[in-house]
Amino acid sequence: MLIPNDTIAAIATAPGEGGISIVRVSGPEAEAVLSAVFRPAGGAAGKPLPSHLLTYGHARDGEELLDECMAVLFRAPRSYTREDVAELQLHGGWLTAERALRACLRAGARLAEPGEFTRRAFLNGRLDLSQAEAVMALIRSRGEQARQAALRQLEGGTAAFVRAAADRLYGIQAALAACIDYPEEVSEEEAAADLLPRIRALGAELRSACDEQAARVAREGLRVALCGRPNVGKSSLLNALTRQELAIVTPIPGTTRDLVAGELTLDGALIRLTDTAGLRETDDPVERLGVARAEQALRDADTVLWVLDASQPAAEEDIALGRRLRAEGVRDVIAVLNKSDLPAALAGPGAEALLAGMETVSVCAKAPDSLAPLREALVRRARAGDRLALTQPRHLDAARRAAAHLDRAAEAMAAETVDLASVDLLAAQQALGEITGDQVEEKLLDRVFADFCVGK
Ligand SMILES: Nc1nc2c(ncn2[C@@H]2O[C@H](COP(=O)(O)OP(=O)(O)OP(=O)(O)O)[C@@H](O)[C@H]2O)c(=O)[nH]1
Ligand SMILES: [Mg+2]
Repeated sequence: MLIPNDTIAAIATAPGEGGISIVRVSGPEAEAVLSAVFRPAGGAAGKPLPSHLLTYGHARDGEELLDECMAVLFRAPRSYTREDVAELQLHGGWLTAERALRACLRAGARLAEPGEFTRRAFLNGRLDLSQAEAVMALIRSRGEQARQAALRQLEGGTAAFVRAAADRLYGIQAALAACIDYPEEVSEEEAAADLLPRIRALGAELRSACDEQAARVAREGLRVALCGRPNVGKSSLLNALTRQELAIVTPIPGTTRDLVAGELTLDGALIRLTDTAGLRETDDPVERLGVARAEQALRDADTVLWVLDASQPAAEEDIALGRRLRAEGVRDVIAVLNKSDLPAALAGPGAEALLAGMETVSVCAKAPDSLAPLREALVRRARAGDRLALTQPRHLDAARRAAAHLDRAAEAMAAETVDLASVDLLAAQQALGEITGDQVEEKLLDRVFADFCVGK
C-alpha cells in the first residue's frame, strides 16, 4: 500500500456559524505551512512552535491579516494521522476558515479528499480499518445506542472479535498445512477428526455474530408500525408515545389516511414509529391508497404494534388481521389492548384464541402513565443488538462470506479433499482481513473513505 508523502489541508468543522472553526493540515510540510500562515504574538515569532501546546497569534495571508486565532502543532508520530499535524483555531464562520484554508494551499498544502486524514491514520497503522469506519459512524450516529455501538468499534471491539476469529483460523490452517506437507505423520482422517469440529464451530460463531436485523436496529433505530382496524386508537397512541400532536384523532373511523411518522428515544434507543390507516375493506379510493401504504409499513416494520380496542368485542377485521399476522409470519408482533379505561368487552375464549401465544400489553392512550409496559417492551427490542461485535453492513457481508467459505471447507474436509479445504480456509481468512484492513485493496479503501466528510 502506497504511503502518501504530500501535505493535505481542509476545514475540519461543519459549515455555518459557530464559536470556532478549525483548519487542519497534515503531512511533512505541516509545520512549514503553519509558519507561513500563522504568526505567534509577542516575542515568539520566528521560533519553532512547541508540540502539543496552543499558541496565541494571528492568521495571515501574505501581509493581509485574516484573524486573531490559536494554533497548535502535533509533531509526528503523536498525532491523529501519525504525521506532523497543524491546526488553526479561528473564529467561527465559513468565510474566515475558507480564507485561511486558501492561504494554507498557497503555502504548499493540497486540498484533502473526504476522509483522507483518517485514511492516513489507517495507512500509518494508528487505526485498523474497522476503527477508521467507526469514526464516521460516530459522527453520523443518531441516538445514544448508535453512538455506543460506534464507540465500541472505535475502541477496537470489532477488531478484537475479528482478530480472535482470524487467530483461530490460522491455527486450523497451520494444522491442515502440516497434514498436507507431512502425510506420513498426520493422516487425512486424523486431521479431519480434529479440524472438522473446529471449522464448523468457527463458522457457526461467525454466522451468529451476523445478526443483520439487530445490527440495523442498533445503527438506525427500531422500526415500529402501529396497525389495526379503524378507530382503535392508533393515532392516539402515536401522539401519546411521542408526547406530540402528530396525527389527527377523531371518533370517526377512517380518520388517518397517510402514514404519519414520529420518533422517540427510550433509554438511549431510537424508536421510529409509523401510524397507519385503519385496515378495512373500503370503496373510498383515497382510503384504499392509505390501506395499501399501511400494508407496506406493516411489512417493513421490525415490530408491529397490533392495536385493539379492549372495550369492544373482537370485530371481523380484528380476527382477519390476527390471522394474517400469524400466517404471514410478520417478524414480531405486540398486541396492544387499548382503551383500558373503559369496561372490558374483548374477553372470553374467542379473544383468548385471537391473542394466543402473543405478547400482550394493556394500555390507555389517554393516560400516559399506562404506557410504561409498552415502552419497556419496545426498549427490550431496540436494545437487542447492544452487544453485537459487528454492526456495519460491510463487516457483516465480509463475516458472512468468511462463514460460507468455512462451510465449504468443512464439506471438503468431510470428503477428505484437504487441498480444496485449504483453499476455502484461505478465502475465509482473506474475508476476515477485509474487516480490519489487514488484507485490503486500494479500491476497497477508496470505497470506504469516499463516504467520509472532508476534514476528517
Ligand atoms: N376512552 C378512550 N378513548 C380512546 C382511547 N384511545 C383513543 N380513544 C378514542 O378513540 C377514537 C379513535 O382514536 P384514533 O386515535 O383516531 O384511532 P385510530 O385507530 O387512529 O383510527 P383511524 O385513524 O380511523 O384508523 C378517538 O375518539 C379517541 O379519542 C383510550 O385509551 N380510551
Ligand atoms: Mg388514526
